[in-house]
Amino acid sequence: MEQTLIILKPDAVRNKHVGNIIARIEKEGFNIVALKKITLKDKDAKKFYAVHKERPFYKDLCKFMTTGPVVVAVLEAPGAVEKWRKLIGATDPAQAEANTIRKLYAESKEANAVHGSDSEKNAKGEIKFFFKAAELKGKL
Ligand code: 3AN
Repeated sequence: MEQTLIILKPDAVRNKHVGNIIARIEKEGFNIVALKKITLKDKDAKKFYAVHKERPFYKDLCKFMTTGPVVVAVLEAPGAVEKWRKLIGATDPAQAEANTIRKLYAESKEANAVHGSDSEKNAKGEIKFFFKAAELKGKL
């Protein structure tokens, strides 16, 4: 079984899409291994998105991610990383396929409702970034 790290971003929480997105996650067959609502500090957002630090949108993205609480979760399924990426759709909701999470719930390229790890290796690092080992031990 593979795991991936997902974030329901401040726009999704603010717009009260959390329930619908979690319902979709379960309907699509993922197991929710761990889940919590937190508010990122500026330094957390900067560290999490450090891979994008040379990109023009880095500063605004980090600021946006601290504008309200987020929900972070670890999902498990066969091929979880790709399965989630496919389900959320393209970065820009205008380009996302019908019925993907971003098409349904995202506001813009920046406020695009959800994050998903882009590889198994990055998923492992991102899971560690948000969750202690003890938080990942709950029985499914
Ligand atoms: P994805 O989340 O689809 O993997 P990445 O990894 O290219 O997209 O970008 C990380 C995050 O940066 C995106 N989720 C989005 O919030 C933001 N982002 C990406 N491209 C832009 C852009 N052109 N303008 C504003 N924000 C962007």
